[in-house]
Amino acid sequence: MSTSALKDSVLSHLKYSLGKDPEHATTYDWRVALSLAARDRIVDPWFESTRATYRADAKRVYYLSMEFLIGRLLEDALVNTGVYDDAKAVFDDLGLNFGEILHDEPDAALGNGGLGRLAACFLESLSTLGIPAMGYGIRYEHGLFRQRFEGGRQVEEAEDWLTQEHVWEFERPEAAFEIGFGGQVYENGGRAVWRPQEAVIAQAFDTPVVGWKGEWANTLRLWGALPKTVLDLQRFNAGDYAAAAEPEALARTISRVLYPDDTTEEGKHLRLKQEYFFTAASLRDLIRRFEAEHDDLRDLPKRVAIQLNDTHPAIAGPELVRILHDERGMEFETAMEIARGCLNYTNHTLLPEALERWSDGLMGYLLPRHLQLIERIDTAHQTQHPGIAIREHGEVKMGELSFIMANRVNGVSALHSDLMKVTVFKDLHDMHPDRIVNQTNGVTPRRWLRTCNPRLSGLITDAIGDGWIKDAERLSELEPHVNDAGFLDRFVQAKRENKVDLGQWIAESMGISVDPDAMFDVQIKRIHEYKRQHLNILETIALWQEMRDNPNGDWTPRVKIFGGKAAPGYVFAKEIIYLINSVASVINNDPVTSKWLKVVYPANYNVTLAERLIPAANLSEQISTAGKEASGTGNMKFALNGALTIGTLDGANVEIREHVGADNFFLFGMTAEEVMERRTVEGHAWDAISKDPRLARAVDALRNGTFAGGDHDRFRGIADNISGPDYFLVASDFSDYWRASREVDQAFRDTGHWARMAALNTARSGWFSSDRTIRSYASEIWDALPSKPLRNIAAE
Ligand code: 26V
Repeated sequence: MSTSALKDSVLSHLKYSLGKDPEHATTYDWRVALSLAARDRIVDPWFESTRATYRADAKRVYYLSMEFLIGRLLEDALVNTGVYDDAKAVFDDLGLNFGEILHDEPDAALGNGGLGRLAACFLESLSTLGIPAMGYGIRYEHGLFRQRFEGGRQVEEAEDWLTQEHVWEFERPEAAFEIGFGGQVYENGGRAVWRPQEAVIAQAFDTPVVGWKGEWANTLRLWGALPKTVLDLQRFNAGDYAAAAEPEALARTISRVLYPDDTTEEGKHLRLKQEYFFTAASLRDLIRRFEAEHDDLRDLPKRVAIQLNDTHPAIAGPELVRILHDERGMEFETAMEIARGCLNYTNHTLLPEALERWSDGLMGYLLPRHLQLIERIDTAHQTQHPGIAIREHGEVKMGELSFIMANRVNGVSALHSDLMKVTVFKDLHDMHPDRIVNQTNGVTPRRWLRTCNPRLSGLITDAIGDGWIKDAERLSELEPHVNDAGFLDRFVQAKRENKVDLGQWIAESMGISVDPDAMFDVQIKRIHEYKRQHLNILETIALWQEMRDNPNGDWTPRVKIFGGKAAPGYVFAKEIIYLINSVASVINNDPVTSKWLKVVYPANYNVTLAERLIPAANLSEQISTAGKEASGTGNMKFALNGALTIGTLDGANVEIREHVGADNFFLFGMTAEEVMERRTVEGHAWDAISKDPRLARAVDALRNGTFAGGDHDRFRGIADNISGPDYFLVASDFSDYWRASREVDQAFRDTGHWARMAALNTARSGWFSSDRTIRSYASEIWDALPSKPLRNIAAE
């Protein structure tokens, strides 16, 4: 496609789809016109992908996920379809600011963090690999809350991405299912019949997901909840207007808002409704598609692989059994076998508080037939494998239910999968030793290198060609170049320019000036005690204190950058945010240290901000308590973009270190085993503090009001925790973290050596592509083959 054809298409959409004259078009209008022009180019490969799948009668993969953290779509679509440069030329020609147009798009935050972003990377890889697949989720009206800081404290505001038209989606009024809740179960001729008390309509909205070079496109199908009857006319006519609109309001709450808590399961009625709503709609949809081409449901496992992204869609097990047994009259055992043949379950956390359990009471109230079937599934399993129950203390354990209903169960890093086998799923693993498999996470190199870091990706392509974009392991071809001074200079230059850009953004948006030659040290992720942002800020305090003690010292300049949201109800995490902001305002205004140390915490961390920060990072903070971070995926994005990691042996850090080499990774801290042992030492925190005067002084600063305008109580909670129970072992890991951080300082001063290490991180991180992960799921779990690439629209 030529630039002029693209221009015609944009202008035509501006005129005929938006009804705007170029003279009066706003940034929004131009952005929508460009998006529609880009979308047009995806539709043909999308249709062809579907046709090819039908023709080949190929096995389909269904990825059921409560969250898809897709972020902005325009830039990715332009890059993947090969028209980015043309689009830029069109807008340059029109005299419009292309960057501004791209940044006008709202960031679709239909997820909390790692789990949701992983789902988005997987969809892109499934399309790039040409595997027939569909993502199923919820079309939340409000994604993850927007974060503001008020006096340093987090304030949440509703997110409203859907107030603007979502240009990428196609509404599908014909793809709609009635989803029931509550009511009773009757017996009719020996068969159970569930008569729900209330029902809503699940209606599909489709977004095409295009892969690299536009060769293949899959669908993200999100369900919106609609009322069965829009208006209760009788009530309306009787003058009761509020009551008349009630059914609509009730139905719509189901897809109204994403739950923002990713650690504690609060047993919310509405959350269980959301889970059943999207799971049931998705199953009905895929069965309908199956039956359009096949007539024997016993063949379902040959044609369909369903991946449950955590336990949120775990009700899929009982629901599938209910459909096959109750509605289609299959034997219970056969129904079980078929369901198990289709279903697979991914576990994303071992934190006990995040493992879903639903009370029998709530389950029986909302899904009475499912509770009966869960009992039966439990009994059947216990008959074959005595000794383990999926129900306990009046609750259904959704992890255990998912495990016994799954063909394969996987963890998301080698360490995590190993830990699953000896902790939460020990008994089940002993009974089913072949069921747990590991699938180490990955990230898409299209978004997380090619698109977000054009300078570095341009340099890479100049050196080794662009094959790495589709085959990231070819980044290893960079290895010989790390000994070439010219290449390393350009590598350093690209990083520096990214830092200058970020510095400008920080200056403009926060009024803080940072030195682009300082080390940019970044920790971005949800705020959790186990991720230990408080360890990082404590080390910052200790460093600041030493700088003040020794103002003539030769310090390595650092900019400590934080980003992340806390769940609204997570009090401790919110105190950590308050502490970081309070420390920032003291340190950033200290004339003695300000040439060496800055603390920057931009509000509202999201996918777009990650795309800005990661390319500019020198150091990646991956400092969770060993054994707690299932994998991490940010850690992979940093390594790919040439940042060095300071990290513990946790999650995928272990594998990153193996790949990039121990010399190119700053390791510190206890291992998962040592962590368990250390916890049994009485007074471990106190012991650690008494042995490290630096730590003692930093903790003291939390208690003496240094960062609280003299208020001794403000951060007492954090101080007491670190010196008391300290479950996450901040105190015990502090000294080693300090040591590693000073090693980082030293290493950073040797700019040539640092550049080499950074370039080696890029060259050796290709394995962490989500293409590798998806290939592995396809062969080890789904038994699904990539279909042949159809056409390369980028070359046309
Ligand atoms: C749990 C809950 C429970 C209560 C309601 C809302 C909610 C939402 C999400 C979750 C799951 C949190 C688990 C999670 O995000 N795990 C992360 O998964 C990443 C992808 O595998 C992995 O890289 C991170 O290490 C892991 O923390």
